[in-house]
Amino acid sequence: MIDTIAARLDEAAVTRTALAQFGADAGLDVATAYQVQDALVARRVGRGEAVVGVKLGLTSRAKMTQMGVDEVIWGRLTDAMHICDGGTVDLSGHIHPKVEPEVAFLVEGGAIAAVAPAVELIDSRYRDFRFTLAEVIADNTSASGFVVGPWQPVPDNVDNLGVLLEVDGRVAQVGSTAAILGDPRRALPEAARLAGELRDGWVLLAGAATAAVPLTPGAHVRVTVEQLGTVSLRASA
Ligand code: 0L1
Ligand code: MG
Repeated sequence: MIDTIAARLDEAAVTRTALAQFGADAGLDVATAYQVQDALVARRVGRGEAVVGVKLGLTSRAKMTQMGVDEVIWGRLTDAMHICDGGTVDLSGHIHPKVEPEVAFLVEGGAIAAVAPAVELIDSRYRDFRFTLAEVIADNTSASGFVVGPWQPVPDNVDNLGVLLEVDGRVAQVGSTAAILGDPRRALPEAARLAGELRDGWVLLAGAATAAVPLTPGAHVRVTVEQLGTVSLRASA
């Protein structure tokens, strides 16, 4: 059952075709869903991708309430998901992507070595972005892409920095890093607890500071985090 669900999620991603939810008959609970995620990521690694970090999801009270949970979830980032700062993301490689403003940490020696503004591209493999908690965990927590801005030392007040998400020069979302677990630095112990191992050089996406917005053809997305600077990407036409 684990391999079958992983194969279907993988095929949905590769063929850019949204899936129906698996439903209660699939018997997918949270523990089994993480096993599906393991198998799904193993398929990507088998095709030559390397795991380069981890992401946390459902890190804001708003998203937890929406899903009816009080636990964060986690997924893996691979090198194939990386988009250069200022780069263009090929929309034909995605189903119905959304972008959300995040904070990224660079991990060294089990500690935070640097911080950067970041954009996460989420793209559920389920139709209409509708899923249960277990289903989204199995789907590698909707991970699809990430952009990291310039790395820098972590300022003391990283727990309450203003965050702006602009699309084509217009303000799309405004928030604060406080929305990320109350303090994004909490992502490190959470990720270490959940993932078990954080390797040197890995990127840790701490979570979203605002709701996600759909990424439309040709859109230019810019995220600014107070004191941390700016990161951007463009969607293909
Ligand atoms: O990164 C996230 O917080 C997304 C987690 C999965 C839920 C979603 O796709 O919105
Ligand atoms: Mg996210």
